[in-house]
Amino acid sequence: MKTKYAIVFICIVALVIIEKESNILSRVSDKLIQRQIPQQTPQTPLDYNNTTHNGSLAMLKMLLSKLTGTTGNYSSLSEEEEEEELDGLSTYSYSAGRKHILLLASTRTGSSFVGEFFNQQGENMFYLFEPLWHVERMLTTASEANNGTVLAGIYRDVLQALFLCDFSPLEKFISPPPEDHITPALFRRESSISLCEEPVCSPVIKEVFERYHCKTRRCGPLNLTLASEYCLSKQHHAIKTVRVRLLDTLQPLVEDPRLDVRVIQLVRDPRAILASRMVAFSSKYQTWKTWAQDGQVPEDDEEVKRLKGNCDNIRVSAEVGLSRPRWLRRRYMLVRYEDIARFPMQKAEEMYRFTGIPFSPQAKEWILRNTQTTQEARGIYSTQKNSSEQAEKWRYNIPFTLAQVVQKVCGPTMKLFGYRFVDDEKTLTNKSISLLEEKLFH
Ligand SMILES: *[C@@H]1O[C@H](CO)[C@@H](O)[C@H](O)[C@H]1NC(C)=O
Ligand SMILES: *[C@@H]1O[C@H](CO)[C@@H](O)[C@H](O)[C@H]1NC(C)=O
Ligand SMILES: *[C@@H]1O[C@H](CO)[C@@H](O)[C@H](O)[C@H]1NC(C)=O
Ligand SMILES: *[C@@H]1O[C@H](CO)[C@@H](O)[C@H](O)[C@H]1NC(C)=O
Ligand SMILES: *[C@@H]1O[C@H](CO)[C@@H](O)[C@H](O)[C@H]1NC(C)=O
Ligand SMILES: *[C@@H]1O[C@H](CO)[C@@H](O)[C@H](O)[C@H]1NC(C)=O
Ligand SMILES: *[C@@H]1O[C@H](CO)[C@@H](O)[C@H](O)[C@H]1NC(C)=O
Ligand SMILES: CC(=O)N[C@H]1CO[C@H](CO)[C@@H](O)[C@@H]1O
Repeated sequence: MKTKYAIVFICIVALVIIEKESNILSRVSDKLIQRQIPQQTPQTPLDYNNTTHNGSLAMLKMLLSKLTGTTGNYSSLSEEEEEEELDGLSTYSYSAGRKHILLLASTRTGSSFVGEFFNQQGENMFYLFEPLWHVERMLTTASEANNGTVLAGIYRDVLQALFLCDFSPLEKFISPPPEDHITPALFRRESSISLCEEPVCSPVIKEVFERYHCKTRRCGPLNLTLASEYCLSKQHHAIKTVRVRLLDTLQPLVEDPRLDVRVIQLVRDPRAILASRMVAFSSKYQTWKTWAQDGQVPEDDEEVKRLKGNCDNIRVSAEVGLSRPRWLRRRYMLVRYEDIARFPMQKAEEMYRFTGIPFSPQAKEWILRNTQTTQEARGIYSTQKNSSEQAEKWRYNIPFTLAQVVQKVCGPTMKLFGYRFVDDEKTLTNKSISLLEEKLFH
């Protein structure tokens, strides 16, 4: 009998303690949540019937997880762990809401392809392909705005508005200017599924609009108000851009409490990028071709400096991301093009896991269809072999002299990402020597 009372008593004491702790933690979490998620109403899966949207469920889970520990000694958590716990808590509460994926890349890194991983997600996704194209085109021709700092701020603000489905800052940069928010001139509209389906695509009767075709259907000029409404109806938003130079210019965007941003930085061997650009932008890269023929590269030339500048920006951005500053904690992922080429499905899965968005069957199917170069039933294996062979083609295209220059000016960048240097042409073109170190980025 005595022990029974004792147990009851202990239970009551325990309950009182839990209540107290709960209040304290509640206040902490309220604060966190107020900072990180005002206004937005969480949807699944936290949106249980009886859950007040103030994180009390998450609180309960956290308490439970702590109480299952043997000590129950809250102060035994190291500061770091505690931080993680609280971060995890707010992330957990928030993961119920929208996700905003920013795919950061540079040209010729396979970013259109990787962008499709998200474009093809399905009905929960609103995807935009290079909206900053308009900003760059208008501003880099206007000399007074041709200032990296100013430009970066404008890019950030336009991205921020777009993530919130507000097209008006972008409108200012579309040329000719939209009338009544209607434009036929949005860059690569057809690369965004959302802008090419009902209701954003208004069917066209007159042939006049033939040039506004989307891939699968004819659409009239784009009604940006409609696009904005449609955007708001979608749970997740993704934007691909090759125009942001430095990751840390995005800090205010990532910290915007209305957003839940996930940054994926896509990188590629700079030697391969140069080789690919020389083919794709042939006339712009004429000087490089001449240098290759001459066998000499003037290293103080503007072109070489630009290459170095690009490599440095990519490296500095990755260093910021990989150093896990507080504002980017759990919001940054580095992906190498070469890994995607070798293991497209696995990498896509990892990216989706990172974003917290379900990897939809549609997206999987698209990847399967688009990484298989032959119809052979050998599936995954031949896919890997083929696309990784594709990814190595540059080794036979780039003149060794140019590869050497890239190694010289982009050395630290290559080292960081695990791209091996070559000392002679034989190694460059020897298939059995891999130029890729196996490397994980955390
Ligand atoms: C919660 O709500 C859903 C639908 O609104 C209902 O089907 C379910 O029975 C409810 N669950 C509880 C525990 O009340
Ligand atoms: C909890 O859910 C039940 C069943 O869905 C409902 O009858 C009840 O009113 C809810 N309580 C609160 C506080 O929302
Ligand atoms: C949080 O939820 C608890 C339990 O439902 C409630 O008592 C408390 O008032 C709520 N706090 C706020 C700030 O809404
Ligand atoms: C709780 O943990 C701290 C830090 O590890 C330790 O100094 C302290 O003695 C512990 N208190 C109890 C009651 O275990
Ligand atoms: C760019 O603009 C910023 C802010 O207006 C200014 O501080 C900086 O000096 C400018 N840089 C150049 C190179 O003009
Ligand atoms: C554009 O879409 C908005 C919102 O649906 C609508 O109110 C407006 O009339 C449309 N504009 C035109 C010219 O159709
Ligand atoms: C390529 O490299 C492998 C491994 O180092 C070597 O055995 C082979 O002889 C090389 N092939 C040629 C053609 O140099
Ligand atoms: C370019 C290339 O190597 N293609 C290969 C893709 O895979 C099939 C079957 O595995 C090969 O027959 C192709 O040669």
